[in-house]
Amino acid sequence: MHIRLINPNTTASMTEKIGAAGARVAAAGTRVSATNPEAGPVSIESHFDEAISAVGVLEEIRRGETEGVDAYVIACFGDPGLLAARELTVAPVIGIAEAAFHLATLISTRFSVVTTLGRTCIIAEHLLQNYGFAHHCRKVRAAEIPVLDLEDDGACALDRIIDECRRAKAEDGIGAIVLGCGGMADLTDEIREAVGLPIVEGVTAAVKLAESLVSLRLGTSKYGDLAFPRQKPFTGRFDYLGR
Ligand code: 2AL
Repeated sequence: MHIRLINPNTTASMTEKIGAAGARVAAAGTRVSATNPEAGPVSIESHFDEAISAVGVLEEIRRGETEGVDAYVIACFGDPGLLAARELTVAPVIGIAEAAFHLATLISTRFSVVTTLGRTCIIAEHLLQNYGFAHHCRKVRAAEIPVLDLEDDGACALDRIIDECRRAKAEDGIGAIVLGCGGMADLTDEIREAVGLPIVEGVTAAVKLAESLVSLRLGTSKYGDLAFPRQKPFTGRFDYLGR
């Protein structure tokens, strides 16, 4: 089984970290590979970043389709391009936010999300509403760290995330915390130990869900709205998408 983790931003060190986190939890016999788009934002922390990154995600799905990938994970917490990605393949495509929300509801009745910058909270809130999880989430919190600070050992990112998780535990009436960024994939154990709550991390959650779906021979439905897009010409620099 080959699971492809797509980091939607173009920071190679984060892609490597995401790949390593996925490989750590994968079953023996599962191959985990990690890629990122060739072009796009180095981090995703706005609606604009998200919109641009979605094109890169879709290009990575097209590439994966020529490489025998069995399931894809979109490893950014906004799940950019998720439904469009599903249109391009029969393989399962799982976003890390949806994966984390699903697993959090299986181990707690209420959870909070701890994400990066305050301005990205609305992205997680929209997803919670769209996916039907809003009722399970008490609060989306921000540690106020830019995504790329997670790549910088000197930036105290871990301490700030732990502080925010402790506040969530003390104030939100929750049973679990969801980490709100793919760049936090290597911090789960330390945060769990420091905070004393189950910590659901999306990259690892998505890998295990992808393995489950592939094992159960459940792929993306091609009946209805997730059918392959109608073939049509694309103009200008997107003309390759119509071929
Ligand atoms: C993210 C993420 O997971 N990757 C990225 O570049 N931005 N999410 C976030 N909330 O900042």
